[in-house]
Amino acid sequence: EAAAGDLSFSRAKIGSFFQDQPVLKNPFLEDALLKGYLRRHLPEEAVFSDLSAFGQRMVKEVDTWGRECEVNPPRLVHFDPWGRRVDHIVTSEAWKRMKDLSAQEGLVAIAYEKLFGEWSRVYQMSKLYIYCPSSGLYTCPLAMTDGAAKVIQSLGVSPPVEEAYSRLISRQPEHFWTSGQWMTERQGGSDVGSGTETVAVPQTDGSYKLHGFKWFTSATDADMTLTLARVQDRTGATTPGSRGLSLFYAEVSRDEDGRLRGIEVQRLKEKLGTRQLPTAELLLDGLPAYRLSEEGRGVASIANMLTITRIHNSVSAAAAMRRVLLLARDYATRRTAFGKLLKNHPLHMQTLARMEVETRGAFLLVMEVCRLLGREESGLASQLDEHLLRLLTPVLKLYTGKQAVAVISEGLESFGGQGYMEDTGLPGLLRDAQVLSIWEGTTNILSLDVLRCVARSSGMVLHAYFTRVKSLLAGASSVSSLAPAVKAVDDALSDLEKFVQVAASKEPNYLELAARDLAYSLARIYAGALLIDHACWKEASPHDIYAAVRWCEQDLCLVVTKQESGCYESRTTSLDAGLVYE
Ligand code: UCC
Ligand code: FAD
Repeated sequence: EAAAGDLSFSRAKIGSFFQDQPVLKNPFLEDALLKGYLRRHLPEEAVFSDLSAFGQRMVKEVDTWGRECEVNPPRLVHFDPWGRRVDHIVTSEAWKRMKDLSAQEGLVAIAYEKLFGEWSRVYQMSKLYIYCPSSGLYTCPLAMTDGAAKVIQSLGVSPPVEEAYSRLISRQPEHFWTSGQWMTERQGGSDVGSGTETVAVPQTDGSYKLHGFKWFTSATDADMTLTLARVQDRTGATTPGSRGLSLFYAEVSRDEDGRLRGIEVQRLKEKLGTRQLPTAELLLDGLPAYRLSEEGRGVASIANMLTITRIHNSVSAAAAMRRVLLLARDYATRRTAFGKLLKNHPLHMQTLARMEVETRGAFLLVMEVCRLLGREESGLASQLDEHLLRLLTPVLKLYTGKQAVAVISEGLESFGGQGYMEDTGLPGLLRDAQVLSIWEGTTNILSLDVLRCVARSSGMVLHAYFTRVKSLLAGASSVSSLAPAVKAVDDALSDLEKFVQVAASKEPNYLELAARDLAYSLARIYAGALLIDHACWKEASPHDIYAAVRWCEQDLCLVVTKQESGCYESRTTSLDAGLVYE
């Protein structure tokens, strides 16, 4: 009787097939290009064993913490139970563990310890590249922390920021600090010069109190920040525009009653992605601060931070592309359709191979800029290196930010419907990538930055670019299978040279309309040359050659095609507007 009862209450049958999920394997050991690049440029046993162990940590524990940060996002507690304003940003345990891990693993410190000389940045960024997609966006505060350390270093490590500097680059979790970067206000995040209303009121002891409203502040649980404000003179007047901005250092601290000193957290932002990361609106209501720059040199002084955070952004972009590929290629060995595994469907493999080519180009561009940064920081940079670093930083950031969205979007599709399911963790990759082209300068703003740095260098920056690309191609003549790729880059370079000459004789807004395509051309040609150069390395694999050839099949010099169609002529401005507003 009991058996019959059991049967009538047995579970509904839901079938016996359950798809194996994609498995994350050691992201260092699984990455042929990363290993190849390091073997070629930084063949240090200590680096390999550290990255290998760190990669294993991602698999064993950190990736799970990253998920925990996503499902347990920060929240803001405005008041304590007795009604006192406290403005506590409550973060998950996993988020706090990320901070400790970052210090212990030296994720900022490596760049400042410089144990590997000019290659220290490459080492640091390789480690971050492994970490990013598992970090629950902890790489965002790390980017700003690194940027703040760089700014302090460049302005001079002395009081009142001496201790802060030692904390930013510390390996001791209890000593380690992170920094914010508060630039954006309601009136403008791109046009900071016009948009900044925050004023700095001088105090008798030489410090200042800041009053204003910061519209976007990420990783607001930071210990300190760098921010911009206008110094008030005795009459309360300030200088408008960028020339009126100065750079300030402020600590985020609490008084004896647990209230934030001089800050009210208005609210946390509700965001498409990066939900792991607290991003707040802040009222600065007498925030104690110290001026770090000369008066009026705020933008120029924070530029070092922008360089560093933009490079971090690009590392994140390339890392997210790599991560989706690692998962997609694993999944293709587990999922069957039409009688065979996905990996045996040629069209599926072509799709992943195209993503792979994009990712390799992005990776080599990232590492090239890290290499240049490392040279600059070791005092080894030639003038050519310096020009390249200035030019390539915005190019890299804008190009990889956009590529990441495209590659990850394609990546999600490779899991079919599961790629759209929140609890697989995959959609978060896409949502998080969407911000990479917005913060730290949008695509257009960075395209204009490229123009500005070209214009201000009276041709030197472009000269450096042409010289370096040609030198990257120089060794390729011996590899016959690379001939079509070399020809494509060579032709594109000549086209680019011609474009620059023609553009110089046109009206000023000609180049403005060409700015985005120009930046893309600079990125594609340079990445093509890097892929070719890497494929010429004596230990390169046939796949390295194949990747270079495939990359160079795309339109490398976009400006020439568009120039021929007249789309940068001034008459197109009214045509574009007419079209948009029809
Ligand atoms: O979004 C933010 C944080 C997000 C979280 C962090 C994520 C990090 C990655 C994490 C990965 C997971 S913070 C907000 C970021 N905001 C921006 O990026 C602002 C975007 N707007 C611009 O970049 C604009 O181009 C401005 C604000 C720089 C334009 O201002 P100005 O005043 O009109 O600029 P000027 O006149 O061109 O430049 C003023 C000075 C000049 O120096 P001097 O006076 O010596 O000639 C420029 O050469 O600043 C110098 N300068 C630069 N130097 C300007 N930009 C640069 C640069 N990029 N590099 C070097
Ligand atoms: P706008 O400047 O209004 O730009 C709007 C559009 O106009 C953009 O597409 C832009 O490209 C375009 N545009 C503007 N000017 C031109 C031009 N001259 N030519 C052509 N196109 C133009 N900021 C901080 O300071 N600290 C932070 O910690 C921080 N965290 C953030 C976190 C998140 C999740 C997000 C989304 C943003 C964060 N920001 C932060 C703000 C970010 O840096 C700005 O949103 C960004 O710089 C753009 O500024 P904006 O929003 O004012 O856009």
